Amino acid sequence: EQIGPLETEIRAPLYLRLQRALRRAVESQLLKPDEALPPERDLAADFDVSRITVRKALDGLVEEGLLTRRQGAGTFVKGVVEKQFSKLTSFSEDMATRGRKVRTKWLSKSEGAVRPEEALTLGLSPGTRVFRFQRVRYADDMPMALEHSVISGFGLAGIDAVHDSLYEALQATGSRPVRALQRLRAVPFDAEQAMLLDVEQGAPGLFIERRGYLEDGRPIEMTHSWYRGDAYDFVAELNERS
Ligand code: 16G
Repeated sequence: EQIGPLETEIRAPLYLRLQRALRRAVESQLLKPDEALPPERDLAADFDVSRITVRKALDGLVEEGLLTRRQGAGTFVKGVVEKQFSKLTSFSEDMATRGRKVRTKWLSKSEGAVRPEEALTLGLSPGTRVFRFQRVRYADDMPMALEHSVISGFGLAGIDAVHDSLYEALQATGSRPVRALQRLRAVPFDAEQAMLLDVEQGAPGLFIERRGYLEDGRPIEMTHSWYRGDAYDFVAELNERS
């Protein structure tokens, strides 16, 4: 099977048509995750376009987060992230180990008295102060997840202590969770979530609820995460007895 052909609508510039053909090849897994793309000069010859056109199409897909360039090795299809389901890691750490750059789009940050449902899950008494963070998490330029976190007030030095990593800020006050309970469920993204994550409305997502605890058993974190279903594989090692 071959990549292509280019669509023939006259109005779209050539590089955009090539970009679309390559995107389809990635989405249909004709080009597999981690597979190298043919060299630019071969693509140019195959599609009968200039190398500048190829370069522009590839640039666009790199920017979209579908492809990645590796120094001296060429352009590759970006693989899905395999996330250990049994390790207590942070998003920032998960991305750092894969050589991907973390970026945050803040939707809101606030501080206030705990709400009744938060008080119940975090086991806090009414009136206790908590911090709330809502953000879109990016790897390179690709939106990966939406996260809403509620943190017990004692865990952070202040609302601005969190830059990209919540766990790094918690670590600084000795309040990083050491244990967590997690629940996962499949959900279709609603219109707003789909817009934020740059997927189609109704696309499959993984909703994960995490409650994190300190060594002494006090709850410190409650996070609701919506991970893009097309960007993650959750993996775990299972033993017959544990
Ligand atoms: C992960 C956690 C989330 C935690 C965040 C901290 C899952 C499903 N969720 O996304 O509960 O708040 O990492 O990441 O793993 P950060 O330190 O980069 O802010």
